[in-house]
Amino acid sequence: MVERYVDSTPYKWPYDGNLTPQNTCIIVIDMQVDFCARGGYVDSMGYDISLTRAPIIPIQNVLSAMRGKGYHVLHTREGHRPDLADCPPNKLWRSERIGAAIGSVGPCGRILVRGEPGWEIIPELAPLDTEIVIDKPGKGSFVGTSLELILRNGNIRNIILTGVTTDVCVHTTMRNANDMGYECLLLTDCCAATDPANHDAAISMIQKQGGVFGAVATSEQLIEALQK
Ligand code: C5J
Repeated sequence: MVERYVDSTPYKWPYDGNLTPQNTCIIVIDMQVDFCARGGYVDSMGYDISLTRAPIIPIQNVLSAMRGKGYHVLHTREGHRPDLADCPPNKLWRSERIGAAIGSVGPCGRILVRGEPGWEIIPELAPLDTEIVIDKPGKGSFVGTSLELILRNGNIRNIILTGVTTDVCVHTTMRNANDMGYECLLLTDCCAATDPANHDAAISMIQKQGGVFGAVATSEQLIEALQK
């Protein structure tokens, strides 16, 4: 095996240098209109969408590099059935409290409902026809989805995480994946939170205990490693 490492922290990733297009995927998490566009869920809650839009160009750069070398590319979308049967009552209640009720009609259609304009992935990061899109009802990408089966069937063991939000859906997915034995790398400039302090804290947490959930790097550090 030819060893390949990303110059990440707190260790060079992956831990054993086994980084190939066959065993590695990127997951682009929830880069949807509801999280990144005017009139969507995040905007309706009063958060600044310039924060959640900031990773668009870095993710485009990484996708271009990874697609060109044949790496696996997956996307996720957070959303619920139109009848909201898969939306826990406490999640619904909390969204009502903050003025962005899941299932209510907003400028981008029904908030966080599958099939609505707000649930679509933003055009800047539209998946290719050949790429897998995982629909998830929760924050993590494994619960209520076939992601684990897809990764196991594809012999994928390294996961590169991007998308929004760093402290919620990206972190939950990374923590779950790490516990399942996947080797995870989060790209700092390819993620964002609704609060920059939470983004920074989420990145800091990963680096504790020698890399408790994996490692972190920038998009440039990853792209450089792919070119070696
Ligand atoms: C949130 C997500 N923050 N995609 N969802 O509710 O992180």
